[in-house]
Amino acid sequence: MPNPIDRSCLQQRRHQLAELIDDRVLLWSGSAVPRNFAANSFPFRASSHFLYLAGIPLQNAVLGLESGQLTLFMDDPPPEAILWHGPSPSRGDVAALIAAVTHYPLSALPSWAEDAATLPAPTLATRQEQTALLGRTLTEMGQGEQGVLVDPRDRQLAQAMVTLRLQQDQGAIEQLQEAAQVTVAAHLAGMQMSQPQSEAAVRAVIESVFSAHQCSTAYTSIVTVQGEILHHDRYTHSCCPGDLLLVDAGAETPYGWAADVTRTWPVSGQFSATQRHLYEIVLAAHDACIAEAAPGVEFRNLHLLAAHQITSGLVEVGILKGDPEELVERDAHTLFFPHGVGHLLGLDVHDMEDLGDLAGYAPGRQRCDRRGLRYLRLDRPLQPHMLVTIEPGFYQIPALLNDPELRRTYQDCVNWDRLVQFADVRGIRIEDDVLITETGCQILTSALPTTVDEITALLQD
Ligand SMILES: [Mn+2]
Repeated sequence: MPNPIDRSCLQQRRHQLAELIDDRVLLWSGSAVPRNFAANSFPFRASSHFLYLAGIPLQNAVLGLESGQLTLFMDDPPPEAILWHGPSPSRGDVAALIAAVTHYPLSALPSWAEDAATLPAPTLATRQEQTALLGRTLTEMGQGEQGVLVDPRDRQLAQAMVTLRLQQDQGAIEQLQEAAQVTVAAHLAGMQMSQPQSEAAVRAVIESVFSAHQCSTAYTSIVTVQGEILHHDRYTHSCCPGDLLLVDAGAETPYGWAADVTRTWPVSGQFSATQRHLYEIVLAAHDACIAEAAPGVEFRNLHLLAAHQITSGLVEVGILKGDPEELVERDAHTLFFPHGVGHLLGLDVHDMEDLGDLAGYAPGRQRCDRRGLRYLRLDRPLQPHMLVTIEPGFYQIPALLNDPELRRTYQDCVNWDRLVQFADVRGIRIEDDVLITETGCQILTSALPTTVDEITALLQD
């Protein structure tokens, strides 16, 4: 079991938060969501903002923060709980563990709630509790998928949390390294299976490594021979010689910190010539972005660099036609690389996306409608201790390639006859977790090979 984040680090976060906000803060951990009846719940995941300041996943707990001092609101377990769950620590024990200065039962919350700022918990039931206690609406629908915070106090708290969580502190980095190491071990185990029979069997091996390290999945694993389905979440296919297997799977530590890694490898152990050509193009984009990643560099420019690399590569192999620069300007690459090159990573796999684009987009910036930028999840200059993913890809997505309007728009850009020769490539993505340092960057997942030769050697082992 990895160690939790130490208390001095947590106390430092609380003091930093106090410097950024004027109001009291209440943060709810949330409660387990029933699968069918109350005693049979989905695995509990505490709210990330709560985890950031408490360090451990408590259920049905609320943190009160004032001037950097922590108050814990939580009820002692009911007497019958010991029968089902064994002995559990008292509220006082928990308070000592997380360095709370005072602690009260949940019934004391109303007297504390006046004028407090909060952030909406992920689950509806907890959001309703928050709304009832604070006596106000938390969010209203905005343009994006996420609600917009209504209250200026909450908006200030959200901004403060973004300021803190954008740059990972030492306690966070240790957790993130742990998540990265477990994830690398899991992918290696998947690659080294002799004769992978099915997507389900490979998934089982990968996730068993997470479990053995007391980690869970940071998101639903993708283990598929249909790599062109970007968020494929079923595992029903056999793995056949000739298939490329795309695995996007990341561990989450017991304290909530995530990794997010993708590798693509040939089931047979050998890339075909066409698979190899396209793999090398995606890898060149991946390597070029990581070589450039450093403080001050605009993440949007890394995305455009990946677009240029992929476009030049596709022109070279004869799939795209024309001047790469012009093709990128026309967003022609989005036929094959439709998503952004990466995102923030931390407690959440897309870190702080519960706050919409507040974390991902620098103040004053907004999502752009342009095809080539609309799925860009991060548009900020990189800063030391920011953790980002770099994940270029190439896909043949029928819904894009057969779309009549897109075919008209890009008729002159694509050599459709040449493309047919690459039919054995459905999807390739290569994704690593990259920590920005004072001078450049460090790949937390570098122990997992990316080159054709290294991967082929691993598969032959
Ligand atoms: Mn990712």
